[in-house]
Amino acid sequence: ELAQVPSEQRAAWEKYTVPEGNDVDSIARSIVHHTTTTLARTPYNMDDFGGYQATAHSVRDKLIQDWNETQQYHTIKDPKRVYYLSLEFLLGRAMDNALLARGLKEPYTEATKQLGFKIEDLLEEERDAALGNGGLGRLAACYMDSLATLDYPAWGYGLRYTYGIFQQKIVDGYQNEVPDYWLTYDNPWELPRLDISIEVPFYGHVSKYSDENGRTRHKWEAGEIVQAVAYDVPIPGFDTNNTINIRFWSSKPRKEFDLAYFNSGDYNRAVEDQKKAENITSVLYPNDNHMVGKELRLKQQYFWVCASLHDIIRRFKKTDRPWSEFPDQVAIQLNDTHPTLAVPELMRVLVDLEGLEWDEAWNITTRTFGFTNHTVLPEALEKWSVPMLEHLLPRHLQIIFDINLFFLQTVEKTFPNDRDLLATVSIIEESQPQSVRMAFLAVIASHKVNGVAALHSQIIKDTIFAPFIKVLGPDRFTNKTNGITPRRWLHQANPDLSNLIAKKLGSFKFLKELSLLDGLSKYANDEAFQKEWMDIKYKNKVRLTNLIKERTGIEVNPNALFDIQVKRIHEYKRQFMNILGVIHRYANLKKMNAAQRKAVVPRVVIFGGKAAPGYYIAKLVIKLINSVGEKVNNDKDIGDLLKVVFIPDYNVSVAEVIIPANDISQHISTAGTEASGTSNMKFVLNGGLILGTVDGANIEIYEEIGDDQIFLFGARSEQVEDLRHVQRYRNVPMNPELQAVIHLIENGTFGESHIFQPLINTITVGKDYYLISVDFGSYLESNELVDEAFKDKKAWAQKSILCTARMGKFSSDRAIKEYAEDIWNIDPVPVPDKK
Ligand code: OX2
Repeated sequence: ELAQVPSEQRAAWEKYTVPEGNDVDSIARSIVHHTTTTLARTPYNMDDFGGYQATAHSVRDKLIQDWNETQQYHTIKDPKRVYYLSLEFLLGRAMDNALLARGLKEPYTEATKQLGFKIEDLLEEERDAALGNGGLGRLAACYMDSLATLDYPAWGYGLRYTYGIFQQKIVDGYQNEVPDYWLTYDNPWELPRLDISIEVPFYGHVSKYSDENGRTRHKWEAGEIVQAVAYDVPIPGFDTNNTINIRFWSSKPRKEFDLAYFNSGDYNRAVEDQKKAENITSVLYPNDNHMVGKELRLKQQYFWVCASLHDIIRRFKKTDRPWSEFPDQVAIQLNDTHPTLAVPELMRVLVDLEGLEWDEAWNITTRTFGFTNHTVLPEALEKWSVPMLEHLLPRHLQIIFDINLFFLQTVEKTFPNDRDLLATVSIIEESQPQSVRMAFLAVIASHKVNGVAALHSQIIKDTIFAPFIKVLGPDRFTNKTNGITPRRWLHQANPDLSNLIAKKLGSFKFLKELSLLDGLSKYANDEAFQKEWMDIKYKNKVRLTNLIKERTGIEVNPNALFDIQVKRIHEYKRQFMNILGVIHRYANLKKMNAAQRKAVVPRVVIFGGKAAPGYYIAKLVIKLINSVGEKVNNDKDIGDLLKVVFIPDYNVSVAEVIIPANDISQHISTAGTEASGTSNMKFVLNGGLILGTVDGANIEIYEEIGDDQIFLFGARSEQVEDLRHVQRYRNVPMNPELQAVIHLIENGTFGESHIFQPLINTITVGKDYYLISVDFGSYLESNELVDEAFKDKKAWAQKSILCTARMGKFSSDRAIKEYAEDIWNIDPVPVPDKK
């Protein structure tokens, strides 16, 4: 470790390297120290925010030490590493996670108590790191947690957006967006590495020249260069020393001013250019499952990919290995197509800069990359306009055309004269203007392509990538069903339940080996255990009740059935169908007499989620939910029998309160549209049942937990195409119950009806792309089954326990092991304990 230090000083370094203690005294001392030095505050005017900051810095110190040790150890061991490239990391809060990972929650609770704080209040002061939209970004965060916990040598690479996902305010029932300027105060969870910076070129032109061997080579002369500066975020593994890194790049102007402008006295222009550079990492694009073809987004992608790849290569080069060993040292996972420019960039480095032959470079490239597809929705598949690419990245466009040419030549050899096949598999779409199909490029350049749940992996083979099975063979395609980290989604979000489980199973081992939860099954029928279990559920529902009251003013009864749908608002996710079902329920209640109402199971229907700022229909769904809530919640006649709540600003930390309080959760996408879903796993892990369609990971959850624990309904994915056709061309009348519900909206029951007309138009006969009318009848029936089941308290408690007990498969640890073994070919490298 101290090899770099001259031997005379080594003793001094050793003498003064005093590890900080983890006892309450040492921790309190470090918090006070940070208060008076880092924060420059006096202990006498400390508020909770100051208390949080000082505590965070104390925790940060410990993480940095573990992080340093891990990185040093990995440098010495030099194993094959995996690099997870993701444009989104939805990390949420860091402090509680770090305390639990390091087993320091107790001493920190005590130390902060002695200093006059309550740790829960300090934890609440932390702002979410929200550099993602939804499932894709949160999956990346869960995967980093598992990589760290399982001791894998792994890094994440992302962008350090100045503005994360917007904050959602609800004004008059409508969504308003407020910018998420999350770095207002310092961020103790990142380590600025101002010494690590990489120059990223853009624009310009390509010239040719002959090298010393007479070979034609290409040289890209950039028109603009931007600096990428690294900010490192340590990710602690749970109950291990391993602390991995996510490197987030921030764009900065180059250190030198553009001398041309400066010398010509155009100072303003020179400053203007500097500001433009900072724009690149300014804001996260707020669209989930939707592509927007803006140049700035393309610039983000290249900026990030270029900096990351050069960083990876620099690390590889330290060991003087030949290029042929690059894929033995480096695995790069493309999280969706967002980082696919890494493919032509690696080719450019190998061929243009390093002088390798094309074929050898291509061999290295394909052995390095793996590609995960997360969606089949056409509007989400990335296609970049050829002229835009040519302008921004002229050399990359040439390389993409060459990759395509060589690929099509091999296809032509195996399937001579099949021109249709060539057109269907071409990376270039012959549109006006031409465009580059990024998913095709990623498929061709990766040795493995995976979907994120069994059904989804089958669907991509049958639809969007079907021709590639024929051309590349079936072995390239595989499934890796998503998973979630039980550390955050059980232990941290639901500490009481985690403690009860540990008491019953004898240890917390299940947090690292989730299938051990199965040991709970034998107590599912045990009445005393059921009581303890359901008492915790009740407590969690009270906690959510308080949050609802705080955020919306609505009072709900924690004894009611809590029915939750929280996720990004999207037509394919069908929150619209849910609220239409609520209206149906409301109308039914209104018709009932007192005796009938006695038999009704009171229900609180809870929604949450953001709509993309430009997604008009999704925003109308939010308005409708709030309008229905306004009417129903204020109807004295209905009382507690039905409440409708929209929780504003759904994010990771709010999810941690919402999910443990669920009785059932809804995952009701049109079959074949939700690739996996991951919140479904979190809800069930916390002892909730599912009301859902036969889609995504719902299917595998059903296979694990059994049909007594899940209410599945609706059309199957194989039927969807036909059903759409029938809906469109055969004038099928709308489901009559749905018709009645639409009438209520149209006659003004929930306020001015004209507002909702565009929304209603999406499901009128001949359209209804997401088949709400088709599924509505079975949806209502399933809802009734839910009510019936909830009446039997004992049976429900048993189901709830079995749900948790049978969720072992859905740990992100299982998923990450599969990736490591089948795709990355990497082994764990545990960092030894300190002497
Ligand atoms: C989401 C998918 O919609 C969701 O089904 C999946 O669970 C999640 O990714 C993680 O795999 N953007 N977000 C997604 O796909 C894309 C594209």
